[in-house]
Amino acid sequence: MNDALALPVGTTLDRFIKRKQDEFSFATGELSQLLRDIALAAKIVSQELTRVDLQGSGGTANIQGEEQQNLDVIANIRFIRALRNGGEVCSIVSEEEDEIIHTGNQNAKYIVAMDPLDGSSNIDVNIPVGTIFAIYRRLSEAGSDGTLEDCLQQGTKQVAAGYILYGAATMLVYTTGHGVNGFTYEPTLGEFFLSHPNLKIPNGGKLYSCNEANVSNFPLGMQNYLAFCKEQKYSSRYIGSLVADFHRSLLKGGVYFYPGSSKNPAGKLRLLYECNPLAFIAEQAGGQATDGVERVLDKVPTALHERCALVIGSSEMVDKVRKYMLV
Ligand code: P6P
Repeated sequence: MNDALALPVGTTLDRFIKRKQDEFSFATGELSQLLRDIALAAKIVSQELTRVDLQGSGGTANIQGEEQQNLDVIANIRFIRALRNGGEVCSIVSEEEDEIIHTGNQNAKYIVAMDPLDGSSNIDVNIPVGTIFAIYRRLSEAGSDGTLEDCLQQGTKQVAAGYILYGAATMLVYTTGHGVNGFTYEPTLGEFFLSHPNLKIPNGGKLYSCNEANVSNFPLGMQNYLAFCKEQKYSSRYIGSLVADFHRSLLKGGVYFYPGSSKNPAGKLRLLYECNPLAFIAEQAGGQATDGVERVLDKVPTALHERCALVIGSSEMVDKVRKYMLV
């Protein structure tokens, strides 16, 4: 048989998840199923993002007071439904929901915190958007709904974390604490294929990513670091979509920062379902994530939707920011 005519199609996400599960004798398959449930919702959302008839907003606002795009609401429903029907998650924290969503799977052992569609104000202008998720093991006994304590765990307790980037290609990037792997979706086959194995953030970089319109409200240390970037002739890259801006830093090196300001002392981004999952990925890829000084993953959450300043990306660049912040 002429094998050269039948090139391997690559490793599907399902096969990768199964292989990783087999490496852990104690694995029961529940986390594997949870990851598949997330991938299913991602495939559906990826297709619905191409539908112009679903764009626009319904005039409602989320707890943050931000206008909800139709696709914010749809993506939220898709991920909640996939996690509920998959049976592995007892409770969900979502940016689009004021309170904890209980799935009814009271014997399930996992909690998910998610931003179903981050950067959605960019949808109508065809700029990439993303889903971000964090997975925790419940602390409470099985047999009842998840508790607030289950949902307010430190980022270091994450069992897995990841994001889906709906860009020119749809990519799923995740970690279970043993490195970071990226999968690219092939819609004609309906499969995610391993395309970026064992991702590592370059230690240094020459790209910085922030909303410079806010610089006058930045802490002085951040203003001084921004001036340093310009002195070094770094390039600025900012598209106002966290997942896309982070993904570029992950692949090319660089630093993204959304600091606290006089307007928003704790910054804009949310700890549970934006900062913590991306921080887990950044560290697993050899990078860092801080609030400017302190490690994001060490923070103890006190509220479902609490905000956190974020500096994330190449380790040497995050260290440099810390030096400027501590002067
Ligand atoms: P600003 C999108 O709303 C988001 O949460 C992130 O995706 C993005 O990086 C940031 O806010 C953009 O905020 O204030 O620069 O428009």
